[in-house]
Amino acid sequence: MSTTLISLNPKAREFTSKPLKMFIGGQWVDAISGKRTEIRNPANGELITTVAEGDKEDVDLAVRAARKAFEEGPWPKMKPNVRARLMLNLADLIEENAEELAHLDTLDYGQPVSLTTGFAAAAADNFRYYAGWTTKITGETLPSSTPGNIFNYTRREPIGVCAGIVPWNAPLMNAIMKISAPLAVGNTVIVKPSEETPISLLRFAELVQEAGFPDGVVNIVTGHGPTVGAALAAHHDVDKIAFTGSTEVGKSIIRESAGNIKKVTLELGGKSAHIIFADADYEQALANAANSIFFNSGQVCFAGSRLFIESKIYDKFLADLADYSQNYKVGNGFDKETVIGPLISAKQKKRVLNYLEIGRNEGAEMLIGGEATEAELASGYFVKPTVLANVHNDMTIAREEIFGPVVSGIPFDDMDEMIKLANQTVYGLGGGVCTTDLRKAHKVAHALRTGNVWVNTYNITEPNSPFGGYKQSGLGRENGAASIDMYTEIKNIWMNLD
Ligand code: TXE
Repeated sequence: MSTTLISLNPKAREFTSKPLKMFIGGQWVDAISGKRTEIRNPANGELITTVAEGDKEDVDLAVRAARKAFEEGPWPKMKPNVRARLMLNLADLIEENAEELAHLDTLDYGQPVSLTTGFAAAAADNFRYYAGWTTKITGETLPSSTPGNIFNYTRREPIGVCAGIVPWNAPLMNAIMKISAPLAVGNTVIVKPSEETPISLLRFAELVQEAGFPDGVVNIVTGHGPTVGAALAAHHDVDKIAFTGSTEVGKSIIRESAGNIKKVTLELGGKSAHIIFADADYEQALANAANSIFFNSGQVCFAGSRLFIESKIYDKFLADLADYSQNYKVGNGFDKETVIGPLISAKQKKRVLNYLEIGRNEGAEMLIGGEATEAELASGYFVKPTVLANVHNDMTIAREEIFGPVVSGIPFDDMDEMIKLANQTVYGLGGGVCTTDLRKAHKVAHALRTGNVWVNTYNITEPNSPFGGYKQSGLGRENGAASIDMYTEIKNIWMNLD
């Protein structure tokens, strides 16, 4: 293993040297039950710290605090420019503490420091973008055909108490997307991080306090999905829930939230098609194909996991992709050379390796990859970049989300036939096209039934651009103006001026 290890940020070391509490109503509290969860480093299995393990009763406390802050607190009534200033303070604090936040995420979910540093910077950007929205929430004046002098207008109002449930595959960034937009329009929030990766969000909550937010506006309840997550989804005093995670749990969120007809936003799984035409810029297409599946060790909902390659370059392209990715360093995220960090857990590693077994039984050929068995990696949850050939779109490995560094190469000859196959999936989150022919690029980009398409690039998301899925990949959008819609109610007011 390389010896170019980045040393752990001293503040990150200090933060994780103590047992961590939850953040409810502006207070740091233990779980009512007193229970704690161990948080381990997926690169080596070492204990990082323990975190309070909340339950339904802790959710009740957080909902009460968030409701009070919404009904009685200044937050929804605060002047928009004052809300903006607090959000900008918070963005500055995220930036000032970016290295610490990035290191906490690398400790907790294993990915390279270069990547988690990018996410911390993106988190600050996201807050700045939504701070700008606070002063730009508008209604409409509408004409009226009713006799008399009728003034007809709309207002956008906050929904109320908004809960967010987030996964482990980009812990800080996933959570920020469920905090910044709702705050901008005057909601109060409760977030449940993944039980695997709560640490950076708890440090973020300290920054929320330091920035000067009123108590109860932001609450963090740590704990498991079936307890804390399910309690938030079912709670009758939570007005809105936003969830990122598996499609299966997404369906249960819809069922649970039906009790009080919560507003629901879901960002779920994917099986994105990345299409490589023979006329593409070859080197750029290789780099895109690798980046689209191996970024974050493939633990990305829009990963380009089905690689459709035009038949005449299929064999060469897959062989070159295997060569290209073979050089990626697999290892600890604190090693400067690392590109592929560990998967989040033993459960996820087992799941990914099981798919490789299924693929082999269905006739796929593994060109490179599989379990990382080198002595240094044996104590972590590592899977090497894996390239599979001879895959058909109806195989299990091409239909189900693997959520690891595994790409399946599928050959195609006819563009229309390929588009049909690309859309033959229950998912609809992302898609990519590599070609130098603009007409083909537009045609395919329009034909893909997905919320996001990248042409001659991949993986770009920005705070101002809507992100989300068609079909079973989700409900609603995050980021951009679309997220403002998701966190406001529209009220129509009719006024007789006579
Ligand atoms: O996800 P879960 P898991 C997909 C990916 C992955 C698979 C399983 O395919 O292999 O899901 O991962 C909380 N009520 N994605 O099991 O269980 C849980 O505590 C309320 C795609 O980790 O969906 C965590 O905070 N909440 C994905 C969050 O849901 C519940 C990201 C996600 O966990 C709950 C992650 C319940 N009943 C996995 N059960 C993406 N879209 O990016 C669990 N949770």
